[in-house]
Amino acid sequence: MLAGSLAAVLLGGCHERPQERKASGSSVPASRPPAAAPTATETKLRVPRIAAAPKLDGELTDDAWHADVRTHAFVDAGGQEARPFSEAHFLADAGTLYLGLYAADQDIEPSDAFHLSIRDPGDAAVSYALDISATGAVTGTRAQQPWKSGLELAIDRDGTPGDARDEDEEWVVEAALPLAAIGAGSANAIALTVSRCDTPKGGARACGSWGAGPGGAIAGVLELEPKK
Ligand SMILES: [Ca+2]
Ligand SMILES: [Ca+2]
Repeated sequence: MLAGSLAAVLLGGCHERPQERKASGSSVPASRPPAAAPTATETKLRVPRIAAAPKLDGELTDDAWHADVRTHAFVDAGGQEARPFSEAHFLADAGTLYLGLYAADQDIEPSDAFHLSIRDPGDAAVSYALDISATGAVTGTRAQQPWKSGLELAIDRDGTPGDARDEDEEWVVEAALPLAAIGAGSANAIALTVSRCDTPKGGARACGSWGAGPGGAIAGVLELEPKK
């Protein structure tokens, strides 16, 4: 690990790193101080349609990701920025929703996961749940029944899952979800919540989310740009 990266982890906590890594792939200037980073208060996001799919390698550096829309920092139940830092990025093409899920994490455990709740755009009575773990395990349900989502993904990790002796840093999921799998093949909006819980070393388990309504209701909306 580079000395600079280590210093960022030690001195700035888990929060500085995302700004550094996103600098090449976003409109957020690298010089923006982490303290000024907005939080996930906007629960409606307009998702760009891209022409060329990103390569799924866990690195959100593809040209396609330059067009992404992001949640900004997940928030806790009180609406404050959740620690450790989490953020989700979205893109779409004609048939796929692309997800970039960033997790700052000083102690990566195999059970660490992002959780997505998605409402079927064509049938509000049907919802999907997806768990994507730090080791790439994916479990899905549709209407509480086991479901194969067709999700493809790659994960990039800086750290060693399941070994608390060292200091981990982060893990990133780059995933492609077929829109048809969630009934959204011709939809122009998707209701969705994404969340993540984590237990820092020596700390208490804490959760953050984007698009979570009262009582766990799905309150986030992804508005998909018209197909090109
Ligand atoms: Ca990539
Ligand atoms: Ca963890």
